[in-house]
Amino acid sequence: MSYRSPLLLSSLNPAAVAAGIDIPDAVTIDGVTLSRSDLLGAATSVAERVAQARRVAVLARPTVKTVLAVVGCLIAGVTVVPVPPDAGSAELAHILRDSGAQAWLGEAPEGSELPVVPVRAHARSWHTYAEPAPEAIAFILYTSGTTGAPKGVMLSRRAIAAGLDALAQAWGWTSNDVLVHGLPLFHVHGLILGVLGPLRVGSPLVHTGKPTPEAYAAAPGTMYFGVPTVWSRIAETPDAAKELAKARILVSGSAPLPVPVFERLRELTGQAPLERYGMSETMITLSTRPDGERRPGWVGTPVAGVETRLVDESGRTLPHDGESVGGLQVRGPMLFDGYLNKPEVTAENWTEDGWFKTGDVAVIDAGGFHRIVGRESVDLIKSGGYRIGAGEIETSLLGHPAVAETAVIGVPDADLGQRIVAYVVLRDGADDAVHQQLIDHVAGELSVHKRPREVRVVDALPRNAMGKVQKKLLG
Ligand code: MCA
Ligand code: AMP
Repeated sequence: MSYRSPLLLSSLNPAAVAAGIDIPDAVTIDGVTLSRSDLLGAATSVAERVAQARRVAVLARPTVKTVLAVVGCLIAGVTVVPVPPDAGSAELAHILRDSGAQAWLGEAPEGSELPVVPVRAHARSWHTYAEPAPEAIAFILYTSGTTGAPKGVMLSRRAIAAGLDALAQAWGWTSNDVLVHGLPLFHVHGLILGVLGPLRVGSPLVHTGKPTPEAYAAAPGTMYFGVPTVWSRIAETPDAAKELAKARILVSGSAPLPVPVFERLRELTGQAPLERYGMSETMITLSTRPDGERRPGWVGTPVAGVETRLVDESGRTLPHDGESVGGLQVRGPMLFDGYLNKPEVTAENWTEDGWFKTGDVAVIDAGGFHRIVGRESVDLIKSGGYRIGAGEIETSLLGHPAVAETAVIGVPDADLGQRIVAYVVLRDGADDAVHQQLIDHVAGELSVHKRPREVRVVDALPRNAMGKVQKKLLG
């Protein structure tokens, strides 16, 4: 299989392209198609323009230009900092400052002062570059913690190769597959699995622009990726769901797939979704298998090279008996190299004997099947598959002149999994329009997908004797 190639993007093999062996539809995004030769030629020309840089920011809209920017950097060995295209002022400033990105590659957001290196989709170069070292950091991906601004997860080329190979093996993913998805290109799911996966395995990618049920139904493929919100919308659109019956696998991840959605998809498509679990820090560590059991509510067994264990609050390991609930710890070759500029936070998240503390709470049965029960902290919210920290939203809201105090929680939501709700105590004189103003304030400072869906004005927040907000009493 192609995944043993020494190239990170095995399918973009210059020798195959020079020999005229093309993949005509290597990448299609929102109706624009690049062949393998287009992709290699245009991305190498990006590499030539960016090769002197160390680290660049890419405004990761779902376009072929974003793919060319990312692939160009991977060819040249330049670290990519993918930036959410809807990033607001505070989030953008933080990502640029913390990452030390030297330029924008491709489009720059309005008002940014960094230099811009253009991406030209029609330029071609056939220069060949030596493969960068496996330990080189390919990406710094920003992801939320319980408090503070998002942290930069450093992912090496070696980790990405190991993570993708483990998935290819677990899922029987080969160049005969066609992957379809419409996920954002600034996270592990849409970008690493969803773009680099096809380029490593050599399977064409169809990115639908937006992940609507209609767009998925219209795109013929063998593998479909979605977050649970995407699957639940498909399950509510039977005509679209039925179009997916011919797929080889329907893969769900990034958040818990509700059991009724699992069942409804099975009913409509004739096949049970394949669930897998991972994190930005670890890539995908657990999965069910195409030829194995798929149990609603469970995320399967470790992929190649991964070990897991459950640990209780006193640090004791717990039995794999299907009942004992503990903190999930993982180790394996696809784990990240630490949080950028945060060695102490990195250290806090690892045990002395080398296991990464996921922050998720799980059970493992005697057969090695895992069920994710929840998260250790109520302050990490998963909404639409996005990881969002309550702390970053609270900080943003406290910066609004109308807000005296606030507490942000995730409440169960049939569409989004969790919905962000902000409880606020207002300063005197706030008017009725304040709900929408606060939502827009967070959307404009952080990002649209981090905005509270609801603002609840209260006279006071419930606090304990120490003055700490009792979030469990909200919601
Ligand atoms: C509404 N809009 C606003 C505002 N209100 N814009 C500005 N200010 C406001 N106040 C507009 C937006 O511009 C947008 O418009 C529209 O509302 C919809 O936005 P939204 O409601 O956020 O979208 P949605 O339809 O609810 O999105 C659902 C979704 C999305 C498509 C499922 O949540 C999504 O793409 N999730 C994927 C997350 C993901 O990939 N996570 C992976 C993390 P318009 O639409 O016109 O632009 S990686 C990971 O977790 C690990 C590794 C793993 O396991 O995979
Ligand atoms: P992120 O940093 O966006 O990569 O989010 C990672 C988190 O998403 C994990 O720590 C889990 O809480 C959650 N997650 C990912 N996949 C699943 C899944 N299949 N089931 C339940 N939770 C998941």
